[in-house]
Amino acid sequence: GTARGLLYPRESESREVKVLDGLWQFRADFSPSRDEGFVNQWYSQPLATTGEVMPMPVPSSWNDITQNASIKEYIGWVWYEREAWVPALWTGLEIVLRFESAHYNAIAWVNGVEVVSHSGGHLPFQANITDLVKMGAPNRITVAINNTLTPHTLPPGTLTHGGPPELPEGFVSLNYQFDFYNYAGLHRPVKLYTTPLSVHVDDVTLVTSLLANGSVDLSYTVDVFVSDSGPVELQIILREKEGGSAVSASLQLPGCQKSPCVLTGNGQLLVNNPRLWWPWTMEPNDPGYLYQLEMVATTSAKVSDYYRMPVGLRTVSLGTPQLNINGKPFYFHGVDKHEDADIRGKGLDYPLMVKDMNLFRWLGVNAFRTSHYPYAEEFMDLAAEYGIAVIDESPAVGLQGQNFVNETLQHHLEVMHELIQRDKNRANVIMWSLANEPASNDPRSKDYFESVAKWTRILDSTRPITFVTDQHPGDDYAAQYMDTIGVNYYSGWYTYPGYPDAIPYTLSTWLEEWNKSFGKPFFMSEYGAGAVSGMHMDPPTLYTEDYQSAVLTNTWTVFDKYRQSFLMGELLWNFQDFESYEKSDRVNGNKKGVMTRQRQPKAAARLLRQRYLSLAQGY
Ligand code: GCB
Repeated sequence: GTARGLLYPRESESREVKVLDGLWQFRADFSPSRDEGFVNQWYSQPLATTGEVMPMPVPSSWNDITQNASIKEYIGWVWYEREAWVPALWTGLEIVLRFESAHYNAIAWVNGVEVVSHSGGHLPFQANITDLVKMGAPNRITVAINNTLTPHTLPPGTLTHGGPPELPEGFVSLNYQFDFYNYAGLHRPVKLYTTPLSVHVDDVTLVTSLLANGSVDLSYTVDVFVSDSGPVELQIILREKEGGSAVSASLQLPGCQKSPCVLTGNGQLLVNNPRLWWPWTMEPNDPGYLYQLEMVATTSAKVSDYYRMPVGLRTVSLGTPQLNINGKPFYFHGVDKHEDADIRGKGLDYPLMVKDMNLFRWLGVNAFRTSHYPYAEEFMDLAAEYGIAVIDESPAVGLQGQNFVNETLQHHLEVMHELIQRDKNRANVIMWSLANEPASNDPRSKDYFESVAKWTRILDSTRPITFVTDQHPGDDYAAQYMDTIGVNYYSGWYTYPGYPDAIPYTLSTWLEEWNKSFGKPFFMSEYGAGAVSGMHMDPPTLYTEDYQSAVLTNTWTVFDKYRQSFLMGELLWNFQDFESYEKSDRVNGNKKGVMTRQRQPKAAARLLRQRYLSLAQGY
């Protein structure tokens, strides 16, 4: 079922959050059909009693933790388990089990009872487990996760059975049309959190409008869950960072017709002299300003739920050629990224997260794209504070002709719903990216993307929508449904490798043709070249730092030509080196980062920094 509210768990007077990070028990099911865990009901008793277990850190991908190649490359169901104490103090509260993400299909049990299942590797899901937990006692949480990609998952993939005779019987491999490694596991925190039993703030939708006199009209829609029938008082307070109240409202919501129910309150807050949210390049002295929105829902029995969240006030609209933020042009100069690091794979890691943010600042990055899936909420929120804008991308990467079928489409619509549900209130999200490099030259992509675009506009009409294409200009069926598009083109790498001098002509031609066929401003969503850190050669050759530098500097002359006419922004592929599938054109991973996988700079990083800092001066 579609999630209703997906509000990020936050502590307050009425809410407690217990993070279940740490070491879990783990086993991969190596039975030939991969279903022994279900046949023998591994969830119905402690995992250690049904076979061997090993410790597995959460959050982390499981792939790079062991020394066992057959685990690294394992495809099928893996099992996680741990006990979690539910304190007796929680008696009388609603208790929710929340997974910030599990890649890809997941089923969770509490004390042997299934509580939730979810399909999709990058978005949160949760279950109300109040009636199942033992109070003042340890509770067993079991999670089965399957990393198999199918033609109907996002991203899609296919299994190939068999291989050369030397390979073991029953060998399967996973094939997919993207190059980043299909890491799997509990990539983000698992949490228990509480709310009052009779009432909780379930969801909120905020829309900023900038009035002619400079004030802000912040419209809100708040959903409140109530389990008794009496009326509910809803208070909404917008607080300044320093704690003072900027503006507030109080609403009486009539009780439920039939309890439990969800009551909705809406209205507007008028904010005079607002401190707007700005990208740091537009407002270096006050970037990323976030208010705190406080919501208090109180029942007639005087039970209150408190929920507070950071909120930025800003508008985004299409301009020519740049996007307008708060009515002023914003040229984004940023990076594409991956959630990726040594050992932990795609596991959320606080040191890495803050390091990446500081590197963004060092490089002069004012935007990034969540290539090629939604990133952790913690990362999104930190970026907001740093005044860094986000192009928020769905996990639809590498769709081929055979994927443009109804089953994939339905899942895509569901994923867009979950993504927008999660990120709709984030001020730094300036666009939704529906897909990366689909086979949009295939006529089957036409109706498919018409549907996804239409649905996304229904879900959120306040942000432009885009997708990213590597098709020939004039050969694309999906672009017509987008407000803007991102263009990927690797001049000097996939096109004319070894000839960086060809870039000014080749790339210009490509972009000008796209300008002609699309007819609206668009952005460069990928360009770049691979470089193995420490490798040098002059004249430059592929995979040397010198070659990467040459490709970048030649590309920038082209961008500078079009910045005032049709180029909305530029994103470099990639911020950092990352793990890829094994293929002969990858050198221990994808090496197009300007930073290494360990976040140390290659020569090109300093050039990029020079460019971005000087572009930032232009504001
Ligand atoms: C692309 C893809 C990206 C790859 C990159 C490359 O066009 O969008 O996922 O990693 O090229 O390096 O080949």
